[in-house]
Amino acid sequence: MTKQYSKAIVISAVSTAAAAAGVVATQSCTKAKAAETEKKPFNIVYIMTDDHTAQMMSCYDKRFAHTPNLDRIANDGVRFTNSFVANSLSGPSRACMLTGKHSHKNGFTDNTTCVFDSSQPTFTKHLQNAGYETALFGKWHLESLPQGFDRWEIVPGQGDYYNPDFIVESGDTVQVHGYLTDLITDKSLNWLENEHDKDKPFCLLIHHKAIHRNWLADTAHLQLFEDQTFELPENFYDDYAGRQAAAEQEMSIFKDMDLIYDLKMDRPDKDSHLKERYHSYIGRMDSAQRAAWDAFYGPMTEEFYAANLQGKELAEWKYQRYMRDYLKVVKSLDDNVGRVLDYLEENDLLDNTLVVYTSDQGFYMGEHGWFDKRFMYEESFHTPLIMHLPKGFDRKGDIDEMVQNIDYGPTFLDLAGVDVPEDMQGVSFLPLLKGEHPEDWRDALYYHFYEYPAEHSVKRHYGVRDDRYKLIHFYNDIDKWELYDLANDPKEMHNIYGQPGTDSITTVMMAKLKDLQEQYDDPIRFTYPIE
Ligand code: SGN
Ligand code: CA
Repeated sequence: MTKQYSKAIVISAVSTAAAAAGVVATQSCTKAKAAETEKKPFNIVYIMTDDHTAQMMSCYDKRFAHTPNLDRIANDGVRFTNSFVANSLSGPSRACMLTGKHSHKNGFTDNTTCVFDSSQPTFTKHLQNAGYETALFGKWHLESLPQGFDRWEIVPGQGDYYNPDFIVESGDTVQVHGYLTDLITDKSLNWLENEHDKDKPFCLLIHHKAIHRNWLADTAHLQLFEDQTFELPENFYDDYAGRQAAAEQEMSIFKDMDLIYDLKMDRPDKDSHLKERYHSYIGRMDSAQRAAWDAFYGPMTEEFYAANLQGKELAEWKYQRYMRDYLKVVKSLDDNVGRVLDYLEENDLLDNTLVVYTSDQGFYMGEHGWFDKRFMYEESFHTPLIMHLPKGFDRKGDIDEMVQNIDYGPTFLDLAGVDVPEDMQGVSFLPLLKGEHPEDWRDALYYHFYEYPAEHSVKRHYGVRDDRYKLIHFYNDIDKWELYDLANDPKEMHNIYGQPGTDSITTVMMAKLKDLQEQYDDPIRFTYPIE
């Protein structure tokens, strides 16, 4: 893939940031023409959640969730069906999308050992230079403080759902009463309404903690989904045959999901290594919030321990509770996305604004028996991506080309008429938003996950995926290759690496992997061809 699509693309009646910065019509222009020339550059509202997976958005999957506001975005805009991350974890994803570079280039490879060098170039800094006003509210999760924003307020680390702390620009920490998803939206809308310089185009990042573990719902939504029983994924009882890394993870709903911390079955006579942490979270609630919480989970806890479930019954009970709590947290998120859309609509901003909704990665909702993410397998390699497009972009419905979160920065810059820096590794997908199907669009994606040894014990791996096959190499304290035929095995249950008849496809995929490692200049290498 060449960089040719990262050049600025101008569509009719659309001016660039330079126009807004003061390029005015000549005296001889008619008034109408002058108005057209001075049309403001596009605004960007970039909403990102944490661990919200496409299976739990009704615009992607109708089985479980009802997300009418997210569906509003998808229904009148576009839905990407092949949207992926570069490294399926929060901090790394955020660093990839800010810099447009893979993890080995932006330096933030994992959540546990890295501090983001905020002085490096990011798309928001480039937008600022082009005259945009930029703001960020919510989760940052990059350890250092943000740079490249005219205004920001972030939660420390993962943030708290209830009565959370915010770090403000002075560096002070301020506790705010309320539910985090509402508060991040309040702050974002307040900035748009009262603080933002309305003469400037804006780029607003609304970055939620929701739907991150441990799924503490707003007390207003506790009763929801309690009468629903959700179908089990067909591979819930995966035996991981032929997949050593999958067998050795610690993200199993049955084995690793904590009854107290994750599923709120808290009682004085019960203990777990995460009990204290659970208490610190619910300890933030005020008395009314806590009373509602205890009234809801208390009786259920008694019933649960009295039933003394074991084996499959316990596994499936855990799955149902997980699904319900997760969906309650989604409900707040969807309502708050609706508030943002309403604001943009009521203030006549929608026609001139790109609204992006995505997540820092996908998530397992019981597939392979798991929660969490990290693996290059489909559910966590994918991330949802839907967009409301500004007027003038006629594209509607599904976009099937493969895109990755390193492409967001280049796309936003392209939309703003700003040249995409050569060292950004992502590619602008603005042509796709215009309805084009560039013939030399990328045909394979690169992935590299580093956080091991660490929580959930997902081994280090890198790999390549094209529209049919996926090749993964698990390394570090293991040396295992996996190959999947996604057409015949979309759930990735059968590792066909080394099987008779797979030599030629392995050779092709190895070559693609090698090319991508060279193209992206990832210092890691493997021997090719391998024995
Ligand atoms: C926390 C969670 C993990 C999760 C990581 C990374 N544990 O450490 O379950 O995988 O975040 O998530 S918890 O006990 O603190 O809830 S990420 O999305 O932020 O990368
Ligand atoms: Ca995440």
